[in-house]
Amino acid sequence: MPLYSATPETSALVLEPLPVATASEAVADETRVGLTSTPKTLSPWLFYDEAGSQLFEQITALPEYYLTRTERAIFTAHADEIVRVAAGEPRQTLTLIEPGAGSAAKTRIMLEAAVRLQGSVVYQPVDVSATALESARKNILGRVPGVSVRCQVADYTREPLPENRLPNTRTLALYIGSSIGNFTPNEALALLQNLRAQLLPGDQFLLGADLVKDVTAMLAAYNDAAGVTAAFNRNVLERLNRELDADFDLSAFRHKAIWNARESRIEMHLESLCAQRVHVPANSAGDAMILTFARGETIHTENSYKFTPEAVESLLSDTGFRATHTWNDDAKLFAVTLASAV
Ligand code: AVJ
Repeated sequence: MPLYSATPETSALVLEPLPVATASEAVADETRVGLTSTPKTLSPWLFYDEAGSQLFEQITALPEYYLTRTERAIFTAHADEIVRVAAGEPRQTLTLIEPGAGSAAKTRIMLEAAVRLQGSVVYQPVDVSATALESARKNILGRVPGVSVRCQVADYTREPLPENRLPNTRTLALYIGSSIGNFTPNEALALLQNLRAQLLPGDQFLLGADLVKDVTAMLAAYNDAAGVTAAFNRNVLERLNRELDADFDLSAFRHKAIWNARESRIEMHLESLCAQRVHVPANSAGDAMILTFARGETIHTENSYKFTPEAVESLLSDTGFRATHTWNDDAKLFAVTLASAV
């Protein structure tokens, strides 16, 4: 018998939007710290304002950006098997938790498979962005019968995940979309350790990671012919102009993507095309700043780590998990790995 009735009315929705002041203060803080360090950096979370989130959606449909469609194809082909293996023998009822859920577009495939297996499923998306949770809820509720959604606004990199486990259920935590690729190896370890600390032995973890491959293919995914990734990268400067009243001249910076073989990552940068100064007026984070850029100097805006199958396995075993199954596409572009909390 299903533990939850699956009507939308039963879905508790906890939405506590961050106070506006806090959100813009975070942008001001990040800008101050990142642009006064050497080399200059900006954190990738800054990409995802309204415009940036739309650009990212466009990226996921680009011919060169193989990640999203490949992971989706793996889910479509294997979701039933994934949830069956995750539920174990004898079968336990799965609750799906997703830190950093975003819009939950691909999660839907897993939820549908969970409903096929067990009749209904509880889905707990966790995200810092109330707006993202709102779209996760909209994407799932009403469209996927049998799912009840319980949203939680939290910074999953720091705060614990919701703890309201039902008896005789097993958690399946999802961390998909190669989100793990944005973290340095040490940050990734800390992140998965934090996640593991909130699970019980036998709980399951599904990790989606982009694999190391032909450098040309990886570079093309971050430097598409239509220039959408360039627009996505430069949007971060537009955002600082919009939100902090900075005066970045967009035509004086170019998008640059490089493969850093030693670190096994694609890096995105914004390269200053000339010697120039940029002003950021006084704001909540402090006094006015005058930033100087040498010609050719870059702002490092993103790392996107690429994994070998061995690197995925050791990341998991170093954080209290044991990888039990891996699903790939035929070309081995992407890996979806199921691990058991030990
Ligand atoms: C959302 C972090 C998986 O690294 O591929 C896409 C973001 N950056 N194009 C990635 C991104 C440039 C994406 N992740």
